[in-house]
Amino acid sequence: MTSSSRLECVQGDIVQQDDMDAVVNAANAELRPGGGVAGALHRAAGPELDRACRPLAPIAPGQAVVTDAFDLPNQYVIHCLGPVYGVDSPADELLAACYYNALRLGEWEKVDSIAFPSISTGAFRYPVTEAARIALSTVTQHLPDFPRIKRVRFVLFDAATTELYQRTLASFNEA
Ligand code: AR6
Repeated sequence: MTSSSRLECVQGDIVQQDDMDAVVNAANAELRPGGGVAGALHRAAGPELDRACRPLAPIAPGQAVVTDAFDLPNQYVIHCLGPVYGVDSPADELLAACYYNALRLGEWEKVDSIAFPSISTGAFRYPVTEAARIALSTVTQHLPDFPRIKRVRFVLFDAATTELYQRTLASFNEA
């Protein structure tokens, strides 16, 4: 099975990925609810998620930790801290580390499927064209190392970001 046959980019909401074993949180260092993806996941998971996160915090940029998903329709939440663009450096390596470490944790937990949001491209202001290239190249490059993970889905919130991710993925497949 090739990396590209295991990878898709769709428009949607990260809290509604009923058919995925794990969802990834674009977390803050303290693993608190916050806004964006983190706020949505904590609201949908319920207060137990916040309680489960506390002993694991703080985390560093590029790091990933895993908890149960509580009231979400998934088994696990993998929390990643992306780089704040212009503050944490090297930003590209830290962003790539998020995706790599999330896949590594997923493989360790024996998950079959993982859904990612576009880490760092909201409140953390990472330019989305560059972030999409890093996200998709990291996952494409490393999926062969993680054979248990059969499906990876990027869940993008708006149509423009979805098209950008789809175009970026297609450009890799043409190369
Ligand atoms: N489903 C999918 N994508 C979403 C959703 C959703 N429900 N909500 C937002 N996005 P962000 P970051 C998109 O800000 O940049 C939080 O306050 C959004 O449009 O969630 O890593 C945390 O507490 C954007 O494209 O994550 C942290 O402090 C992308 O997801 C901080 O933001 C990421 O946006 C993390 O910032």
